[in-house]
Amino acid sequence: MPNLTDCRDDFPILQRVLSNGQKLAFLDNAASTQRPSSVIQAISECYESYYSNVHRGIHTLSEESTERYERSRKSVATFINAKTDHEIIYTAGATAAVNTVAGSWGRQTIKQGDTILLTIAEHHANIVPWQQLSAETGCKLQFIPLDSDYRITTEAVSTALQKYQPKLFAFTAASNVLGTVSPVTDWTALAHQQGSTVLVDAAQAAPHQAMDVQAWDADFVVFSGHKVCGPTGIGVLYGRETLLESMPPFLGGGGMINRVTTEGFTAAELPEKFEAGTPPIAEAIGLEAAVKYIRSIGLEEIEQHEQTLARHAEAGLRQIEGVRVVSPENGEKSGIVSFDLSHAHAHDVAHSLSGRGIAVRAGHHCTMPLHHALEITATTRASFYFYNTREEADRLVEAIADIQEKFKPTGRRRRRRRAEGDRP
Ligand code: 7TS
Repeated sequence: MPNLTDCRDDFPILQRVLSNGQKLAFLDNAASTQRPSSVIQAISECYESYYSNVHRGIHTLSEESTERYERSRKSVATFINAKTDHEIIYTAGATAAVNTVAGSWGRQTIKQGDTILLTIAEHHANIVPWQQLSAETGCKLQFIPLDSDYRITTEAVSTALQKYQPKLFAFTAASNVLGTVSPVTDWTALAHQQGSTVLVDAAQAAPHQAMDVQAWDADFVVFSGHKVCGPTGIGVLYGRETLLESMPPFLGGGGMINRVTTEGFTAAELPEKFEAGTPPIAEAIGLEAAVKYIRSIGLEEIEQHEQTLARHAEAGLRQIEGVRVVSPENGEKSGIVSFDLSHAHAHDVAHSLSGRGIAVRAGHHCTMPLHHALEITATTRASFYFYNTREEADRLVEAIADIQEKFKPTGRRRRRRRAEGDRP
């Protein structure tokens, strides 16, 4: 295992001692990661020395900002191995990117009676925009269920594709709850054989695994900057060039036009066609610094390190009586471990962990249909990144063992619960 401990010094926030005197163990990386100094500096440098609006002014600052904004796009294209930087559209985040596909490609292509195929493990960002499109067009949504081992199997994908013949198959490359990783290339190939267009939600994949959109052969791929050590307010929509060319603009306004008259407009070329209004300029510059930083650490090292930590924590959690880990026991997985305690609600668990300096997330993690299928209202989720340590994983397991013990019903509490009809 590579020694990634030194990189902690690059993250000012990780040095923080909390107001209760506890050392911070940040295990909420699936919600958002932290930023290294190089990203913070790139953003400050932009505002301090060359910030201006892009693509518009004929003056030095605007030229410099434009040059850096477009350089960022090139770096991101290289990061995910896109064929050309015109295939990289900057949006406000993964959510905005899915909405762009639904609002542009979806409205143009999807008709009443068509089917959009999803998995039950999707984040709301990859469900609700399709439900909105369904309300508008009359198309149907179908969900591929989990098997008894918390997996979406390739067999289930293949069966659903044949059964529903969907216009679109949209799925997550890595679950934000189950810690499962999808075989993207295989599923994309199966969908294409069936004539379906493919959207890959890579929000939980981009931070953790080397991405190659050409090898995946996906039509659309989305992810967010803030989950790859970059700024909030920026995300990426990758689209196959021919497909993006054929799609109408989604948002209208400045920057996305070629010509406007009182009668109408003509759209700009890619990628501006999909970037109406002032884009996230400093955010794009911060994102470039983030992908540069991540590549300097190495995505293989990142993947290996966080998997080692997560499997270590998972093994410890599985030893504790009454802890249910909502994840397959074996197979390829990510740095996410979600679990449920028999004696304590997830919010109480997260609150108790916070008192010990450990930051996790509790709730449905924007996957209500998944939690409904699991028959749990809420889970506690620890999500590791490359800057986490084995000591932090151990702290988590020890704390959970302690919390499970502390919340154990006492004789009096048990009697009261029985009297109340054993309500949780
Ligand atoms: N897709 C997946 C798989 C996600 O995990 C998230 C955010 C999104 C899409 C949306 O990303 P956004 O940047 O546009 O919000 N996931 C989470 C989470 O698990 N906890 O907080 C945010």
